[in-house]
Amino acid sequence: MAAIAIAAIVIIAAIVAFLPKGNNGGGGSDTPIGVALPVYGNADLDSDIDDDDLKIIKKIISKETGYSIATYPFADAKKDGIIDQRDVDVVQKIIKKEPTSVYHLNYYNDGAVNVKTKVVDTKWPCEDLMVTYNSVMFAMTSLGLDERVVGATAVGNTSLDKYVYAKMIENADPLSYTYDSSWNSMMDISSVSKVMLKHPKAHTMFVSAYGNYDAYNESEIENVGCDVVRLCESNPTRDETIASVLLAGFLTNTLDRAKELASLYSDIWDSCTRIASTLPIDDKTGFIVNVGGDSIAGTSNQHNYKCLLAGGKSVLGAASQNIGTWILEDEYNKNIDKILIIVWSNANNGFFFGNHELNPQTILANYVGEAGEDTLWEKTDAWKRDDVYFVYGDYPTAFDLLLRGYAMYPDYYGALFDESCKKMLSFISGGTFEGKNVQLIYKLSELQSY
Ligand SMILES: [Ca+2]
Ligand SMILES: [Ca+2]
Repeated sequence: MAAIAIAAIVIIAAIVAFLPKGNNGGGGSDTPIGVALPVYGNADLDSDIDDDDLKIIKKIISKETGYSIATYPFADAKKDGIIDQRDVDVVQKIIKKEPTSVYHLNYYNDGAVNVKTKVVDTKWPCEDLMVTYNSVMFAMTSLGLDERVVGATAVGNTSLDKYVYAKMIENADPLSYTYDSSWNSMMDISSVSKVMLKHPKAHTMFVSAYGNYDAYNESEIENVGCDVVRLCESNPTRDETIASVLLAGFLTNTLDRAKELASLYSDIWDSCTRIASTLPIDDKTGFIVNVGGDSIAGTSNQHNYKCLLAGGKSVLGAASQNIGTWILEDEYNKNIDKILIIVWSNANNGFFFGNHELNPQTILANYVGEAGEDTLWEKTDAWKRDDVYFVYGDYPTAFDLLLRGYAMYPDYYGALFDESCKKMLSFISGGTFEGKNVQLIYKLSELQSY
């Protein structure tokens, strides 16, 4: 039991260390931005840019007491270190919806829970868009932008995506990518240029914040005149996700819709974490084994961390399906209440599915069938008890938390799951998953019965 106790302490320490960073993305920004629109010109750091921001900028220029760039760093719309008429001009253009360049925060994530920010500039408003990664696509389709997406990595390489993003895929041309030896995805620049030639207004690519995985060759993309906007949409951080939704809405001139969506994300996140904090300790799932983590007791992996945030007591991650014999040791085995297997079907990981179809058969083949030779999952008590859940992964973070929470504690999360799924799916063009032979959570026995 000693190992379990140590793991629990490490997790508590990780959560305590994580919380205070929630408002500033772990460093890099000039000031804690909370869940505000992270755009320079948004002087008062609320969720839009309007006359209130202009008033602040003008007060700084006229040196009113209490008003300075130090107090209002986001007043510097031109991002040149001083507040003057040029900042007023930029904000006036934004308010009048005239084209201009805006400075904003891009998000960079290490594949785990660490998020950094960097100030970049982007042409505003964005018209035709390119996207990578299915959770970014989810944000775009939720904002009602399907028809403006003219290039996407998932085209021709999707599974569930092709149902959720049918309209987007129909409109968009494929963006190709390859991997380097460290699994960094490198966008094929010729495919990007091809889309830009065909759609001259397509000079913005929205990518996920996975700096190491998604569009790693950012400078090459920028060299062909394409702005790269990084959104922190599926990492286990609330504020950065909400700020990213607002940023996407602002840059595409659909901010009102973004505010609505951001509010829904906040509600789901808050409700999930409230449920997690009130779970009786005896009811907490003692040990979750999450395939997809990259280390043993890998609490920093985003998928594992989402399990913890949803109320899990402890997490073991295991790279791919490769686990060691230790999993069968009494100490571990008896403490595994549930095995959550995170099923990806996104643009980056879609290649796991050879035939690009996400359905019960391919999930089983990819996560169970072939794994049997290499792993000992099937010998664990949890597996024998059928306490194994396949959870669709890589939705935006609030929804991901909900899916994990529901898989672990259906009794507690049931009502919220039903209600939130309905609301969230109503944001997706094309409606629901009904009749598509795909759902969000499968139990092992359910998969095997197909
Ligand atoms: Ca404002
Ligand atoms: Ca300035």
